[in-house]
Amino acid sequence: MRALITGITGQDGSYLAEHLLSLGYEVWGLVRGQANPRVSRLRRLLKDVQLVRGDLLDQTSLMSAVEKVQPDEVYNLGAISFVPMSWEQAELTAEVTGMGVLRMLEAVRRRPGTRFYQASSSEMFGQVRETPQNERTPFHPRSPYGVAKAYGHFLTQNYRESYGMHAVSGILFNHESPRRGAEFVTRKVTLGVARIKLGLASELRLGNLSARRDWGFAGDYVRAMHLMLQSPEPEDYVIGTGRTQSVRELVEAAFTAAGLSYEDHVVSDETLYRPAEVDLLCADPKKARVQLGWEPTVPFEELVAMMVEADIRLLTDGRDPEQDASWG
Ligand code: NAP
Ligand code: G4F
Repeated sequence: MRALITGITGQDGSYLAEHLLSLGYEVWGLVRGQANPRVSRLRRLLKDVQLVRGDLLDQTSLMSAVEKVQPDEVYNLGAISFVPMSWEQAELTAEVTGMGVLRMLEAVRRRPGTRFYQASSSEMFGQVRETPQNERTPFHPRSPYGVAKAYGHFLTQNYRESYGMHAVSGILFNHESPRRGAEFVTRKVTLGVARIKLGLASELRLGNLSARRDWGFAGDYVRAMHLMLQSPEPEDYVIGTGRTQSVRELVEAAFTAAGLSYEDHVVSDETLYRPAEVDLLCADPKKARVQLGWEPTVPFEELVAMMVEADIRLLTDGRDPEQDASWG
């Protein structure tokens, strides 16, 4: 089996590539730019991945990439994925995170039989209509990112219905790891804790501490992506743990894991609040459990402790978290 992954230099791309390689796949990754610095780190981690150039903004490059690789499975993970950036660069987010899905689907449509996975997001539920959220819960996105993801989600469904493509969306809730980008709240907190523990900082400034998320481990979630494409019928699935914690509880767990008290260090800064917030996300992953046999294996407290430990090690080794963090 041959797989093509867009977004291979990101958190999920690296875990998915590792997983597919372990299953005996030939793995290709789409990389963009003439000198993408994360590619060299990816090479260190995943020596067996082959790379092909392409950009979600450039239809011709995607057609050429699919033509060259001739994949059995395509995993479209590439996106502008940081929600606050989607207000600052709404048009670019629409182009990459939204229209990029159209461009990939068009490239894949020309190769009948290729299975397509779209990285949809719980951010589409936004201002939630019910809790927990399942595959039938209506969307009410609260950011340009969420709107772009909803477009990609419906388009994937539409190509499945219009052209009979084996195209599926995984509606994934937040998933984290030591390879998570430093801009996301879990990693910002665990890096902040590590800096405070090592005497490199004394304060951690955060935004809304009351928001709640359903946080799981990225390594578990990429297994679900692969399982979805093996199912005989193309269907969409919600993937999450079914538990929800507040950012305050995340902070408390991270500081406790390092033997510190968060009240001594954390400052809530209103300038970090979002124009519109998603207050609560909590998955109902029953369909994935029953139909795919998928279960998360890393509980929240263990995930946070794993990330704190990895960041203390990273900083103790004198590595630069902005450069090396995503790759452990
Ligand atoms: P990530 O670490 O931010 O990775 C994003 C990837 O997209 C990077 O490899 C980046 O490549 C690539 N990319 C950005 N612009 C591109 C372009 N114009 N053309 C081609 N590639 C481009 O994201 P992640 O956490 O791994 O998430 C993977 C996917 O799942 C994303 O689509 C995200 O929106 C979605 N998702 C994530 C979560 C989560 O909790 N992690 C939950 C639900 C859905 P460069 O290295 O070149 O920048
Ligand atoms: O970690 P976050 O930035 O993730 P968010 O916005 O939930 O998005 C992530 O998960 C989505 C799935 O639901 C993905 F689709 C998306 O690509 C991304 O991976 O923020 C989580 C929560 C928010 O409510 C935010 O307001 O944490 C709150 N928060 C509080 N202080 C903060 C901060 N978030 C960040 N990034 N930085 C803060 O200082």
